[in-house]
Amino acid sequence: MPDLMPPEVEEENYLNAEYGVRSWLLTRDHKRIGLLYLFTLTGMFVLGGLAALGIRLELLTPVGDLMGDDSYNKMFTAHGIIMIFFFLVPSIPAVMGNFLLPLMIGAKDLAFPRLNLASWYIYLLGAALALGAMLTGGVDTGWTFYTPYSTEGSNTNVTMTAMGIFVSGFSSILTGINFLVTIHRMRAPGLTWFRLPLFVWSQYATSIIFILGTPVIAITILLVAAERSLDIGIFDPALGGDPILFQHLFWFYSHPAVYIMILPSMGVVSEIICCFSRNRIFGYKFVAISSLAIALLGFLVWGHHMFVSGQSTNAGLIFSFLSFAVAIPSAVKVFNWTATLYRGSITLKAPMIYALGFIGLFTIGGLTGLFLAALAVDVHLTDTYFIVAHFHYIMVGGALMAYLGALHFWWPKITGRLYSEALAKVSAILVFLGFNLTFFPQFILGYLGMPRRYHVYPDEFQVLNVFSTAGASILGVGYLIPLCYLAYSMRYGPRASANPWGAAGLEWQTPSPPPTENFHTTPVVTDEAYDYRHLDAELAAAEESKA
Ligand code: HEM
Ligand SMILES: [Cu+2]
Repeated sequence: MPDLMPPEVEEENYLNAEYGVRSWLLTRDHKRIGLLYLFTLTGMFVLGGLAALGIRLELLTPVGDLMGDDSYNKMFTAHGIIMIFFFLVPSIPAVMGNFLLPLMIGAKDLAFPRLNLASWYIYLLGAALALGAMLTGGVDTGWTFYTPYSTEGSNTNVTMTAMGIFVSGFSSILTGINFLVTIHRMRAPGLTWFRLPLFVWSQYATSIIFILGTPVIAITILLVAAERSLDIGIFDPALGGDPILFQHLFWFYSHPAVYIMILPSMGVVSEIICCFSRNRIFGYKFVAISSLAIALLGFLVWGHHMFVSGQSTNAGLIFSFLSFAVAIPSAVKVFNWTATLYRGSITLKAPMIYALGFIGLFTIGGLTGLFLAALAVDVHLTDTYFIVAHFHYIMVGGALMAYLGALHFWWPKITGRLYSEALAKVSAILVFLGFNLTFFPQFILGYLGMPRRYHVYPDEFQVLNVFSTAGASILGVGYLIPLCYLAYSMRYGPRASANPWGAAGLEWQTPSPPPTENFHTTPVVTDEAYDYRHLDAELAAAEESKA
């Protein structure tokens, strides 16, 4: 007898509500826009990763056997620019923030859905310009564009790259405005400020930096382009300009920008830690307020990148002091996560492994930041591999770990499907081990005096470089595995329930994947955030009545 059962009927959701490429390219649904960012950012990550592979292969031997110095300069510049401006800065806000923010506050969409789509197109245009510049001659200034080299010395595609970064800056600014207005105006009834999930607080703080910081880098980079093409004297001393001014303007954005990369990750970690230790976060208000403190203090410490560039000793001392101060709110978070874990009932699912990995690696990154913030120590370590190790611990060990954790944690919500937990665990552990093998030797290399941005080095540094390259290949495999099983899960993974982790938060109270309008009826919030005791009692009662 033929099978007369209808094919599995799927509830209407944001993924199947409309079909076709057009419906995606013209969508105003924040969830679809989040996915558009996910795909484009994954592409950028792969490109940036290939450049990293080139760098590590070249550094396998002390001589320049794989590429010449010009190509090497272009390679690490491409790596830095792609990873910072086109992957890490947008990453969690554009992918997870877009997808989750309205769901977490019980809203139908962001405040300005069309502006949200426009932000994606602006990002694409910026990325196309920057990639175009790299394909048609490349850039060799490093991602920091230090003058006078970038305005006078370099004969590469600096202007076009600068325009790419300038354009993509508008995407950040518009996303920031969209998020701020949404958080202020569109919270569900009962969702007071101190009931907001900490992820929302972290997006709030990040949006402030987006709005206050991005215009500064955009103008700075525009001035570099103007000086190059019109010979206006801004940074070039020969024209009456000041090259140190460039560094002030550049780091006035770029230090806060490191918090753009790390604050959203901290928000993610708070969510995951609470869920997998079934505990209310310790010191909710401190964790929430510390995000704002980091965002604001982050604007006062840029001079720690300029200890050796000729600023006055007094300025150096003040920046050194302030840099230590900004470590306090970061430490508050680490202590409070630890206190949350203490007496929690912990399950080590893949997202939790990423979150715990984040805490460990971010702590090492932050503590070594204190070494660098100590003026006298920095004089020895500046421009060595110690710097490279420090910021990779923060940005890759921290921000990227949390991004992957977030992707795994909310994957069932985003796609309505599950992935293989075993593969996810294996790759999370590979990433952690590979990461440490790659970057820990670089602390030692830097301490021993190996400078950054050189592709030939004395023989005695080779062993540690070989460790680092070996680690990078493990890390690469660790990233490749999730790419495969997540892509597979998108189509073939088993169906996920609305709340597979038994997590607290409004986003888990709507079906997976959510309907286009997010909630069939507007939710009303009556509880504090992360009320896991209460939630677990409810879940147990539901189990009981089923039995
Ligand atoms: C929280 C996240 C952090 C991130 C994402 C981060 C990122 C970075 C980056 C990208 C650089 C390299 C700049 C360059 O190209 O030369 C850097 C350098 C530096 N970081 Fe951090 N950092 C963080 C935390 C800290 C903390 C907490 C401190 C101090 C309290 C700190 C102190 C420094 C100093 C002093 C330098 C400059 C060293 C030099 O150029 O000689 N960082 N950091
Ligand atoms: Cu800094």
